[in-house]
Amino acid sequence: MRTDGPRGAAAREARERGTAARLELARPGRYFGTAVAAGHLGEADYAATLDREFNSATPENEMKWDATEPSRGTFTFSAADRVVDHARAQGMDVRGHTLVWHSQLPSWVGALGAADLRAAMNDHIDQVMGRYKGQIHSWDVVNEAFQDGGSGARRSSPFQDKLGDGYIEEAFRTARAADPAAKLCYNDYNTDGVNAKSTAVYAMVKDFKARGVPIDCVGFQGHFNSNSPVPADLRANLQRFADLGVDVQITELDIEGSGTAQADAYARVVDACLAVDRCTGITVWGVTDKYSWRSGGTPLLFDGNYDAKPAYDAVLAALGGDGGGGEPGEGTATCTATYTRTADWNSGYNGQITVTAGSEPISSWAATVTFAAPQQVQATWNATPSWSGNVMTARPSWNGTLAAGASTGFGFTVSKNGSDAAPVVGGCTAS
Ligand code: 9MR
Repeated sequence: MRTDGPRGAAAREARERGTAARLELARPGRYFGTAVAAGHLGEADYAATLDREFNSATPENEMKWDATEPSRGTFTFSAADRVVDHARAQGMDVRGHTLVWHSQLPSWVGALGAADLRAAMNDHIDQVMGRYKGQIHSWDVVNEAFQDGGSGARRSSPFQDKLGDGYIEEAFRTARAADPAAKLCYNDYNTDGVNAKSTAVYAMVKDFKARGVPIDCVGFQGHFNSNSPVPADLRANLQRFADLGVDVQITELDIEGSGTAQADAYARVVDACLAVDRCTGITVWGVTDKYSWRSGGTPLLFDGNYDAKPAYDAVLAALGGDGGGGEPGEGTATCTATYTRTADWNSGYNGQITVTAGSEPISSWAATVTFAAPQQVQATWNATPSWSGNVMTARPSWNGTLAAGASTGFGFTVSKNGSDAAPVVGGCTAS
């Protein structure tokens, strides 16, 4: 375990209280979950980390078609049961993943003719959802049905090729009848920002809502790396879906990288979800880097020794600080941020933001600053910035503690690029 400064200590205390990275702490009713592999539940550190940190579990592979119905009409639920039983014993919710998907699909399914395939699809949904009826908060009914790239077309699969576009709504109607309590989601990747693929999904969801096809949520997988970074318009994209009248969820989050860059990227995703009222939860795609589907990219919150990474601390801070574990005065942590221009020249200026704690001591803070569009921030000091378009969220680089009424500051150098406008301080949040 890391032995770091007070901010790390707060995170560690939160972990030890068992009230750590839980979205519900920032907004009641939201979850923070992880993918779980049944095969690792017997590893003490794996189970301990899972149980301490997360309040929702998604079986990583155990509910997929190849696991649950390897041959027609023969259902095997033992591995999925292990995940569900473990999660429920810990009071976690369970996400169901996934019913109709072109991958991890046994070959017998692809060999069926259209009428048989339709019957098999509906039976599969009935049986798998029926097994866990009332125990699943959200189901990925259909997964990855759209092609990558700019075409906006549906992906070729046995379902698409033999049943046509209508298989998706048929799957949702069958799912609604099979477990009316479960939220029914469409789930996909490379749909996190506004792009041709997400716009094609958007059109489908809009059409479903207009025609009364039962859909409750859209899952955005959130697999990011340097080729596919967290999009600046993630929040805007989540919001446009939410505005259609569905919940949105980040369902398989992992971000390749390390250190501050990875931590900032995680914070941006959490911030985006928290900024959208209908973003009901985040699931990271695994507990520890060592068991990630892309372990070489170390994309998760805990390293191979189950030590929390900077990304973990960033998530915790973005969720609202030290976990909200009920200490005296907690919940009243406040701060203010004020701006002064400290230097000015033809092509640029230096700015300083003073952050002042309110009437309670604080353990961390975040201040947002919006810059006029042509301006460019060249450097920052005494804070760690993360960016969404021209909005900077600055967080303490290390120790964010301030006594009641005490101040700290951070600064930046800006290229004017023709605009002399002052940056606008959007607010300060403390924990
Ligand atoms: O993490 C899963 C990995 O263990 C499997 O081998 C792989 C097989 O396709 O599926 C991985 O999970 C995928 C998820 O089910 C759907 N979205 C993409 C995920 C990463 O490939």
